[in-house]
Amino acid sequence: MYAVAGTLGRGKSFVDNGSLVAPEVQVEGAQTKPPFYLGFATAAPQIEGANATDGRGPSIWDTYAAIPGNIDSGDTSAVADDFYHRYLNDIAAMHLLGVKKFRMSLAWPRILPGGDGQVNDKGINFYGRVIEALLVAEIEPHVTLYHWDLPQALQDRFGGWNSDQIVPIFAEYAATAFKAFGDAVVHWTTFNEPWTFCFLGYGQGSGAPGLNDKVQAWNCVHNVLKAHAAAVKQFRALVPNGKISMNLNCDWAQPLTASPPDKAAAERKMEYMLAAFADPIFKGDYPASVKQRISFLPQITAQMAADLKGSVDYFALNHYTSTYVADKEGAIGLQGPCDYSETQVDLAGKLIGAEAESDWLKVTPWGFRLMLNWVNDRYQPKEIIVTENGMSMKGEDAMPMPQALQDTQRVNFYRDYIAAATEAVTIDKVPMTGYFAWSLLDNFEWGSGYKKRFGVVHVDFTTQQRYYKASAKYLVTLFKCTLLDPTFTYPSD
Ligand code: PNW
Repeated sequence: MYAVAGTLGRGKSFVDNGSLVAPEVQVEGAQTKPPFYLGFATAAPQIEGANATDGRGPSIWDTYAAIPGNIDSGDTSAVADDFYHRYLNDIAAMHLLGVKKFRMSLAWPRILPGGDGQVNDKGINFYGRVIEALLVAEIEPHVTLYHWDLPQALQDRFGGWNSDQIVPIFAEYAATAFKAFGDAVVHWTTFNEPWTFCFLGYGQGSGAPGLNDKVQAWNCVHNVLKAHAAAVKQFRALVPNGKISMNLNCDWAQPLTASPPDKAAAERKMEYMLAAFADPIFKGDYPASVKQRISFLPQITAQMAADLKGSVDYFALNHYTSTYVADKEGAIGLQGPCDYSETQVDLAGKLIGAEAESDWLKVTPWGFRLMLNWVNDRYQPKEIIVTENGMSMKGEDAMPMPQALQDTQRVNFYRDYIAAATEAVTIDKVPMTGYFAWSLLDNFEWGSGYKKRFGVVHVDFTTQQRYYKASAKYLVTLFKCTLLDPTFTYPSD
């Protein structure tokens, strides 16, 4: 048994409330310090708010969120966690927790409000202040250039990621960021989850820009790869000592049965979701399974393959869940004719893992170990950093505060996923070096608005007060972070 209570005080604001008691987080196993470091991940459009402040231009997510029906409860990211004004408190909170790594993204429309052309000094200045505060707090920033907030002007001008006109424009934005912050930031990524924004945003319409066109979705894939290569060319010249990658997300695909067709179908699903991006980068071409089925897939030229070669210094993996996959001739999936089908239940009708609040997320820690091994076997990367892993706890938003803060389901999620990754490292020798929990704060969860909470810190969106959940304490205790003050409270203004 492992009790967090007593080691970490819950903080004055909880005690004063009277109805709240210190958390007793009881978990089995995973007691030793994991063989990789801990960080917390966030993204600009999900935490910053201040969408019209200091010259920020509109993004495609602002436009998408303004259309009734697109976001649950009609939520928007206009305020979010107000990180734009509260970043010092949130950085101080991480400092108190002893956290040493923080993943953040830069908002392109804050830096170049129209997408290209005139740089907004106030945007540069904001990220300069955030990065400086992190360094003063002894927290290493890991910076993502693009977490889905395309300047609306570029969508309007030429269709955003559907057009290769985006390539030099993205490289120009990237160079602006590298010049401004390349001396302070070592770890960078160009794109967060291109699978998600290409296929859900351009291919299905459940994210910005809300299009339903699979040709555009694959054009997006192709243009993202080109833009990545162009940005990395700038990076090598401007940040010679930096490390860069692309955050790729993948669910583990478990064959529904042991039959060879189901096994092959599960492999195809991994190729569609992950290898469609990672194969061009590591092997210079799209997977054969994708090329055979997507008739309109643009070709990777020899020049493009050469540009992509060596364009990532570490493998950045976002992973949350697993699904069962079965062979199905002629099935039409999100990405086109995939000839596989996915289900969350096995043949007996049993769920692959416990439910979270997000319907796509089932708790399947064993899939994480298999996922890490799949990446390692196929690409043999020098280093893997898991740049997102976390969960929305079932029913959390409707819970009374004490219960929501005692987020046992999330604590157990982290315990079990971290244990699975630890096995991948120690037993399977997967070179995973870092682990970022998604997320520091409850935040704007895209189409789900604010009701699906992924934070280890609870945010009261009416008052902007923050409260540590048991999971925050569990993680920093497990990783033996150096707490500056064991009786810490959340820093306030
Ligand atoms: C990732 N799905 O998104 C993103 O990188 C984060 O911004 C996000 O908040 C986090 O995971 C939690 O959702 C995903 O539907 C969004 O499969 C949707 C899916 C997967 C990942």
